[in-house]
Amino acid sequence: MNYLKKGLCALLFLTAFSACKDDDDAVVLTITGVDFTISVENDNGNEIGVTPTSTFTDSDVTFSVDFGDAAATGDADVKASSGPKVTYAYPEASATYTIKVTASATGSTGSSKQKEHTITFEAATVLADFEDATGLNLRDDTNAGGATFTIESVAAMDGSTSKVGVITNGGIAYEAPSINLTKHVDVRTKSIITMDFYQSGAKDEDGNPTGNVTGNEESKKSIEVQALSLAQSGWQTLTFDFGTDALNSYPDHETAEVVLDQYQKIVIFIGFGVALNGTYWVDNIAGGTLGDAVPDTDGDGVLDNIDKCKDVSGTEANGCNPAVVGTDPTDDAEGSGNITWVGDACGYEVAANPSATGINTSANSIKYTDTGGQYANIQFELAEGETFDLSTKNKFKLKVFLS
Ligand SMILES: [Ca+2]
Ligand SMILES: [Ca+2]
Ligand SMILES: [Ca+2]
Repeated sequence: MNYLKKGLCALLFLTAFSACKDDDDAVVLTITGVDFTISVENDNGNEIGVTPTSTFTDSDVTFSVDFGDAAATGDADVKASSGPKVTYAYPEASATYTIKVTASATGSTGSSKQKEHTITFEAATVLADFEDATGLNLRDDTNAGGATFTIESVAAMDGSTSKVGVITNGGIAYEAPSINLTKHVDVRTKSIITMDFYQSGAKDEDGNPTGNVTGNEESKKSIEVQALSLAQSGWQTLTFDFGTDALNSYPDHETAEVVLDQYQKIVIFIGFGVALNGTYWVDNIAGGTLGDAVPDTDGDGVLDNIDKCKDVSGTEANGCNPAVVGTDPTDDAEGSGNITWVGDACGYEVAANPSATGINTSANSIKYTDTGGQYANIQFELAEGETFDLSTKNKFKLKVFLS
């Protein structure tokens, strides 16, 4: 009997050495096949993900991932995982680290594996640090009763005195202050934009900044990402990952695939769809890359992203011509009217009358082309300080031709 037992042990020797040390020892298996994959998690190259694996199936394995950062405080660079990816942000510099994954399981001998990983750090493209207002072309939203957008010096996130953007919401649902760089913001290859954000107290759960980059070109759909402000006060860095989280902006939200592209405008909504009065500070907006120069389609010296009449060569700072002076507004499309039209999400041009018979035999007309905007319109404003007085004259009329 004893002989038979030893014979069996010799047979097992090939596969489980530890089971053969003594006839009466418990079987202790060593965890097999420990390995891990390394992924780069941010556009700067310094945030790394590790996904540990093993081929051991005798019991549940857990992992300890030591990212090997000598500069870390205590075990801040050691993360536990039951299998899913864990991430760690190394210092913002190029360096090589040894990453070690140790596997353990109840009743089994642990096992580990290590690999070298070289961080190639690339600093993010600074889009707006507010130190120099030139080229930022900040635009408020006060025309619509919304936010102001100014610059002031305060104690920034790192404690130094820094110029930062100051957004003061006026109390409407979609306040859209914007930054209009002279080059496109390109999120095709690097698609993460971060922003330092300061709020002075708790807000309701809808008080989330939304970063929106817009095309301002009919061929491009605007896209947006919403980020939660987790700290209730003080500076924090918000991350807008357009590569994984972007949605098309209204009205294309769910009707079209998101296509990352180059954009002319960065719009910052603080409280999206909710009125969120208050003052907020933003700084160090960085990420993506800078793309093509923003064009000046009508050649009036005002770039398309800040030209309120981007197809009309205007003489005013906003790219338009002077507004109508307080006379009765008229326009016969023959050059003798006094209205400066502004197209909003539609095509507008003076074109030959398509049917110069019947009620309208004049040579020209205003050709309005709806390009798909739900509230597309053409509009005009009166001169500064003028108002429409509808108390005695209160009818507008126009001739319309449909083809
Ligand atoms: Ca700054
Ligand atoms: Ca222009
Ligand atoms: Ca213009």
